[in-house]
Amino acid sequence: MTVLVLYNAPQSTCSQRVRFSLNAKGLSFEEVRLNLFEGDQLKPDYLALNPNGVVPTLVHDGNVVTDSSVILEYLDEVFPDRAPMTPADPVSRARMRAMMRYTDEVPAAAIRIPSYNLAFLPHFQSMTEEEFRALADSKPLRREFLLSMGRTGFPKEQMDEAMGRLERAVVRMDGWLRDGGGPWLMGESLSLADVMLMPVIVRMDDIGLHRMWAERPAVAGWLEKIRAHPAFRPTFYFGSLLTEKYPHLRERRG
Ligand SMILES: N[C@@H](CCC(=O)N[C@@H](CS)C(=O)NCC(=O)O)C(=O)O
Repeated sequence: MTVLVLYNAPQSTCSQRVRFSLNAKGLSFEEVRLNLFEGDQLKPDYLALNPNGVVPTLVHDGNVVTDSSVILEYLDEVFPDRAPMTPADPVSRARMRAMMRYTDEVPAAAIRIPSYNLAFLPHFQSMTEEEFRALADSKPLRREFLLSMGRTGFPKEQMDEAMGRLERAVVRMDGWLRDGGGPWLMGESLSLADVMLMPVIVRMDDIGLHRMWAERPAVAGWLEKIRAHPAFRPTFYFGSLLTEKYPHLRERRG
């Protein structure tokens, strides 16, 4: 019997990608929830699985697979008969992978800035400078990210820059949807490119950035459609959205 264990966190956008894929494929899995603000991802046992000290990590029959994008491809390779999300021909695959890389490089990186400034910052504000620096130093992947945020948050220029990147990513997404004829990014079938982008768009909507696609019905329609997918609800169980954990953010949604 196949055993799948997912180390993840409810509100982590990278984790949400993998939960969606597992749910879409109807695979049962054990979910280990890490508290990222208690530092569970930096404990020796977890670092032995994922030396980057980030979630998600999938353990499949004892084999460790890290990085959400890699995990998505792995699951589609190992379980190709259950809700396949990779096109058959190499040219389409290449196009899908280019979308996945773009998503990680542009919107998935940019969304961290408003997420930290608007929601996560208070977790760090009660720390002393020494405690904060020690925490940053203990992060294998995110040391510089945390230091540039500091205990007062990312400065306005960095917030503006992130908003610009998010806005441009929405324009790019709109173009993909129109080029392929929709309703999914690659056309008629849901692909890994949709799963990669989904948590970023859901997060943008959650923190009141939905105005960025007010004039883009293809993007709004895509969001509605992915929310209606049977895998969506079990993926976004209560506590997965920031507005559920940080109610003050609801005011931003207007
Ligand atoms: N490229 C990695 C990035 C993973 C990542 O950044 N995870 C975040 C949550 S979305 C995390 O674990 N952060 C914990 C920390 O910064 O200490 C992936 O896609 O899996």
